[in-house]
Amino acid sequence: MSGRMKQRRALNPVDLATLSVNERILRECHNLYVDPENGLVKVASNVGLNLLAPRKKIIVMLIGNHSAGKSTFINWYIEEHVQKTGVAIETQGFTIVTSGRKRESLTGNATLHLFPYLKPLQVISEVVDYLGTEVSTSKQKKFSLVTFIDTPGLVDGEMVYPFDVDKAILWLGDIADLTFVFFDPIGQALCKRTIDLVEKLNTRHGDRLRFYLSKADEAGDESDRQKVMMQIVQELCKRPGLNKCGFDMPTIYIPLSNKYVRCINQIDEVCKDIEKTINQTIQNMLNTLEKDCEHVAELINARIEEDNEAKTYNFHARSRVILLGLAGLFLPFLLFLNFMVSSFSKEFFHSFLGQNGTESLYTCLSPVRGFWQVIPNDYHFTALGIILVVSIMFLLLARWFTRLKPTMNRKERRNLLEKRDYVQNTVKVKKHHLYQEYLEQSITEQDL
Ligand SMILES: Nc1nc2c(ncn2[C@@H]2O[C@H](COP(=O)(O)OP(=O)(O)OP(=O)(O)O)[C@@H](O)[C@H]2O)c(=O)[nH]1
Ligand SMILES: [Mg+2]
Repeated sequence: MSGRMKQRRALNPVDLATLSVNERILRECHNLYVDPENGLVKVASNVGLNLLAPRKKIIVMLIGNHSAGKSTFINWYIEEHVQKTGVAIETQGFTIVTSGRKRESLTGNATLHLFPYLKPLQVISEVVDYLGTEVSTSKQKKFSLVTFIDTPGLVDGEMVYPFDVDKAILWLGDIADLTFVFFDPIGQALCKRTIDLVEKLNTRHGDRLRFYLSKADEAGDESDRQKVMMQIVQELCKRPGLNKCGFDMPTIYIPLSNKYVRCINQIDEVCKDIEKTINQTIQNMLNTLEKDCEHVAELINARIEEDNEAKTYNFHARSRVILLGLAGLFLPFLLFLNFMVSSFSKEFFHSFLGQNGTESLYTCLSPVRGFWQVIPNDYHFTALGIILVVSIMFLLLARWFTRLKPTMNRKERRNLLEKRDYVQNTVKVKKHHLYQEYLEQSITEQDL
């Protein structure tokens, strides 16, 4: 790589030491896109391609009726009490729960600053006032690779939300990698608002939706649980957008050490699902990185090819301008010379062209004189007009050909070629290394 290229923003040694392999892969990949100098986003934008940098974490949104246990699940996952829980309507807005260096609570505007991809949410009025972030230092489970979105409990009837909650959830569903729907057996599991939203989310991103029967320890005995589940599934299946049969609805509850419950707890499946999504996201991201590199290199090649063509066109255009310009000026010049020669005596020319020069001038102009003599005197003006019109046409044509195509200068061209080499070689090689590391880690895990 050329010395002109500055080095990519590297991870600091403390990060390198404390990050897991997956975390590092996601970060490095993200940096390959956002590097201010050679990042793919910038290089791509130079050739008219709009690329989005991948996120460093997956997004898991939790929705469900009020008191279904969404906030409790987040607290359990990260093993820290960051979200208020309780029987009252606890979560009234959207809370982003993410890992960071310092425990902190951030406001809506700070949240938008921290997660710029959430900015389009602003179109929903008032929502920013009900948006916040809880930063936790937890490193439990896969939390360092997950951003949770806790949502307000969904209720029917009188409850008035201060913003368009359905619209916000649908929009967040578009950006979330996973959306967990919690149905609790005692509350309003069959809340119409929840089912309406689930139906819409399912038609948009059915593959990202997961259904859980939460608080399963409170659902009574096994037959009660089955009954509740049947009711929920039946209700869901009534909807045209949801009538896929065979709903998978694991039963989950927050395990409490002092409470014995005779109920299968599939909460580990939820954690595995999150892990699976992280792994898929990493693989997709690395594949996309390679595709983006190829796309950018192709666009740069096309730009170079276009520039070559523009340069060839301009060369021909310039040649045509010179020829047409000469043609346009030549005839009037000859006529002017002839006029001069016939207006002055031979001796006049002798004085500054000499004998030979004057003879040559007369010889050169003899065809013009001959031509002029052939034309009857009455038509001299007409011939002069025709010659002038033809000359003007030549000059107009020359002017038309002076419209050159824009081309790159040498520096721009060299920069572009360097970026192509960087994308094709350095970034692609880096991608292969990251893939290798990812695979090695999976193999080691399987071996153990
Ligand atoms: N027995 C039992 N109780 C639970 C479980 N999960 C949550 N709870 C309790 O259920 C109540 C509501 O839980 P939250 O986590 O606040 O529910 P939420 O879905 O966030 O509710 P909103 O924020 O109002 O939408 C709390 O009192 C929790 O302690 C569970 O798995 N088992
Ligand atoms: Mg809550």
